[in-house]
Amino acid sequence: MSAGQYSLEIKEFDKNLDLTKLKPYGDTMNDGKVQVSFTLPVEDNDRGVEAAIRLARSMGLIDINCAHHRSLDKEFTFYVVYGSLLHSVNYEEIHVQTVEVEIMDMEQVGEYIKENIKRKVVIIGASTGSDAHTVGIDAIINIKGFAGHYGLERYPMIEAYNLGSQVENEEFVRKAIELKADVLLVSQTVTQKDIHIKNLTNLVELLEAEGIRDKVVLICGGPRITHELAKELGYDAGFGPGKFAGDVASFAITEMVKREKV
Ligand code: B12
Repeated sequence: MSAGQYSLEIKEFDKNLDLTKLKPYGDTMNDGKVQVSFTLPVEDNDRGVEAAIRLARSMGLIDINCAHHRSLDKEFTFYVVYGSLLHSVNYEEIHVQTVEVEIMDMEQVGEYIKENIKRKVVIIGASTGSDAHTVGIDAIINIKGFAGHYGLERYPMIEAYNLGSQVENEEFVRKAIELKADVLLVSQTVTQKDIHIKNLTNLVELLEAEGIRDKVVLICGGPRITHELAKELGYDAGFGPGKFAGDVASFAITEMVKREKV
């Protein structure tokens, strides 16, 4: 199909929303407009721009415009490319695993614990392995919280311990036993070479070896963590961006009561 035909096709699209053929929305329904940014290991010149456009085309874009290109250094250039995506997805067919729990606020969490667990819940959290990112676990645990949501340290019926970053799994398990933790929170940000998978799997193995896997509610989180991935790796739940202390606390205490671990 020629570039002209592609253009014609995109201009004559059906403007009605069809969830079986879902496309990105720019200005009009089904226009498929997207922005893609990437770096190429070449110098900033016209050949590089053409290479970026061709790559965008092979990603399934048409009506392509390289809106921005900037040299990062002599041999690397950053590109921002706009275009219309030819592909669509059947939204009706998609089913994802999500954490299904009624979200409580800080006060409700306190009431629920008093009523059903009748003692403080001990939660420990860390960014484990070689991961140095603390902001995610701090957002969940630190008293001031994140984006207007207080962290677990502020919850009166929760005893929260933030162990920080680069905590080895062995040390994390040792602390869990020492503090008699009910809930373990693991944050993983770096996913290069699937290091998070190896690290999260190793923690489950250590907990099993210590015979405490079933005695704790095990939760992981991070920018690339989904509930589905967490379940696959043997965790009870996984939380990604846009989740806060209230989500985690609600899941953890509901799960404790469900398991009668009170
Ligand atoms: C700040 C930052 C750093 C700081 C970290 C400072 C600190 N004290 O944390 C510093 C400079 C140290 C750093 C270092 C590195 N970084 Co960095 N960093 C970032 C940056 C800019 C922001 C991350 C952040 O703070 N996000 C804000 C928090 C609030 O978001 P969040 O983590 O997603 O947390 C939310 C949820 O995910 C969830 N959540 C998170 N954890 C948990 C845990 C539980 C239990 C639950 C329930 C929920 C939960 O709740 C939070 C609130 O909603 C990102 C890029 C970006 N813009 O995201 C790169 C980024 C994460 N870093 C990256 C990299 C590669 C590194 C380095 C490896 C770089 C290097 N080569 O040295 C090193 C790491 C070295 C190491 N050993 O880990 C990559 C990761 C790529 C990947 N996927 O593997 C990113 C994406 C940058 C990039 N585009 O390449 N980094």
